[in-house]
Amino acid sequence: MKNFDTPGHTRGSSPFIDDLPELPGTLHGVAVPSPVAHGILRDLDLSAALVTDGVVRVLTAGNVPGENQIGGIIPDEPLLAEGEVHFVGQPVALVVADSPLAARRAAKKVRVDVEELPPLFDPREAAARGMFIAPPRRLVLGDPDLAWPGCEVVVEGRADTGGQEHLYLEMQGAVAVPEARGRMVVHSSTQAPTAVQRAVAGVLGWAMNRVEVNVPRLGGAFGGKEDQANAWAALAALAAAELDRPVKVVLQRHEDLRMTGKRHPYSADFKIGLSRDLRIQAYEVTLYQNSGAAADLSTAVLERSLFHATNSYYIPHVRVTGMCCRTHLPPFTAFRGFGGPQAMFVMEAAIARAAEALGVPAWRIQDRNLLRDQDELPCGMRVHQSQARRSFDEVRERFNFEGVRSDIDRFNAEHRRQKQGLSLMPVCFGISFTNTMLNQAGALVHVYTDGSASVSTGAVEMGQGVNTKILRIVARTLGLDEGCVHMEHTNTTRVANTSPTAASSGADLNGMAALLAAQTLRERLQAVAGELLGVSAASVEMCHGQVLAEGASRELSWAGLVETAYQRRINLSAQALYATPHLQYDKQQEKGTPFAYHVFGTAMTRVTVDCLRGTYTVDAVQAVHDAGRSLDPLIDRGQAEGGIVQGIGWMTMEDLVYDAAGHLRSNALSTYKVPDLHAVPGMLEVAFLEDADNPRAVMRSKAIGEPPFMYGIGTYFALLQALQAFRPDRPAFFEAPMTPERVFRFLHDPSGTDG
Ligand code: LUZ
Ligand code: MOS
Repeated sequence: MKNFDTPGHTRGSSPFIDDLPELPGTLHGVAVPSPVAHGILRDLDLSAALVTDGVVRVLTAGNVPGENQIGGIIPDEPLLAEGEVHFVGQPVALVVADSPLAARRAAKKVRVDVEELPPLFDPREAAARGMFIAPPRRLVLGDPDLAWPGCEVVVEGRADTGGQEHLYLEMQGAVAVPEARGRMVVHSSTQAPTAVQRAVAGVLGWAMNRVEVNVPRLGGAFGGKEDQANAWAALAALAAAELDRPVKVVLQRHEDLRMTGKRHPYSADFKIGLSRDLRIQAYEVTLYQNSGAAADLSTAVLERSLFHATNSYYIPHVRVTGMCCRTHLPPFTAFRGFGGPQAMFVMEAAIARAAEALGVPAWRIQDRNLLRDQDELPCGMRVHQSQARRSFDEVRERFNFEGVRSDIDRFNAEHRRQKQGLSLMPVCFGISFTNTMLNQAGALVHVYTDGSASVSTGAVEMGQGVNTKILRIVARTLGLDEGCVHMEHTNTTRVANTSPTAASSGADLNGMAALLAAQTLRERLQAVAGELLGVSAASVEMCHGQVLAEGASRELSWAGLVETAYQRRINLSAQALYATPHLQYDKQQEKGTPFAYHVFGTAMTRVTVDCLRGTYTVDAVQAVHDAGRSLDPLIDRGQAEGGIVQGIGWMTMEDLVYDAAGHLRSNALSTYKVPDLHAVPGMLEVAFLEDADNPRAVMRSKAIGEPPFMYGIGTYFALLQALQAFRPDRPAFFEAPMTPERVFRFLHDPSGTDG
């Protein structure tokens, strides 16, 4: 089954926020950005902007009727700056005009008078000054201090990863439409319709029941619209309420790049100790998260980092400390993997450092320490049905690891200027929101009198195919052909109190809610059919729109059954809530069961470096991945391939550059490089584990969105190996992204890298 959105997307006919037909009288809002990273907001001179052609109004913090606050977890983020500014690009005012062009012209004429204060961009410096978003957190398993003396080797090091721009194809945006009786309908490009509803209601000072949020589909999100869609929707609604006209706020690429948050950069210190037989005995890591100027989702991101600090390995003695460090950069936010990749990179760096010290290949250490069933993780959870061993062994066998290794040894011996490298990257990723409360979803299924069905859930379709999966689940449950089921837009009046479509759990949670609602309808209809046919309800089945009783076809169609049920005044609508069972976490003890299950897999990566130029190619990424019983292998393959390429981008070429004043210099696609078709590995293969199972998610499937992203980390370590084949005299460095510039410095700079 193909993703049913594909025909519309490929023909360009799927409407996104900016394509919605404009209502008469629609106005356009453009935010005025703070020109400096930190300072006291002295004055806003709006006079020139106000007399610009087409300008209707300029709104500032003083115009906010409700709370000038959009912080979701911690209320530390004003919608419009008030008193102080905290990052370059922070919205200080909203210009509203009759065209986007007029609004942008006028926005440039707003004079923002700021008394500058010294800005801070480095998370370690912020930590040294105690600039934390929230108190530091620590997870402990065993006691590393008791374990160090017994280790054969103990090594330490530092590892850094950069941020990452989401680069969703569709920019952030929203249209707010005021309705009669004090209602507001907001069409938003958001992963979190309820978060938008709450933010809009809060800013307007209204009850949530007067705000309807509608989400047709998103042109990508990757976490960038989990929290950061709120501001633009709230700004549109603020202006729409003030002026009683529809108001559209849609960012341009340049604005989106500069003003919105990205993946958190992390800096980390690690210490790892191993015994002679290569077992990791102890691991200690301190994570400095660069949170940016406001909390946004940073505390949740840090929590996921803590939970993934040991990746796919069992380590008996662990101490993980994490800090959300406040700096003067745009608040960093959710991005595929959500803190997991940052922590897992450090773990792999520690293994690479240990391998170097012991003179063994890293994969031998990985191999020795893979998670087994019942192993305890630092968060206290025990691993269930680990596929770490299986995926690690299968990837080596299926893709001829030993053969490739000797090929590479030969290649490196024969080539002076080109060197190749090979890595294995096991991944273990926990599925569930770490915030237990969020692991719930609602669904509403209607069957109409002609027998067709419509499904609403809290899931947001952003290209990942969640609606195609849910459609399939409902069609199977009702015994209908897929063409008889329609997926509705996500809307807060149909399904309320939605969790964001995030944490890879969109299909797990909403699919299960839809399944429960469809089961309720099926049971009601089975009862009617049983009566009609004089058989027990339990013996009634429905398949391809036909009704079967005791295994045999009857003269009763699904549509006929529905018609009869309607005549008998049976409820043909069902609502359901799914809440993942058995989750709990105690933040005081830092122990619990935060995840429903884990996704496992291993990727093998082969690269070639041109050691004269510092350039490189990723020749092959081949993975064995655990998708459970995939709901849709084609969609899951797409997610895995996309995730891998995005992960490679993060690890190699995507380099966020800020100048000393906190301006983003890599603020266009000419200076911020993302993987294009040429950067995709020459060979990209994802094999799913056969006969994989998962009793803990809908139809025994597994979540797919985020885990494959982390296979990209393998590219860094394959590159490192190739570099050290050229410069065996130089120790490994752990500073991603591994841009060609960094490669070149490692190979040729007399003083080594800057890391
Ligand atoms: N969002 C969130 C997420 O609020 N909590 C999570 O645990 C999470 N994990 C991954 C991606 N988004
Ligand atoms: Mo996400 S990083 O699952 O919004």
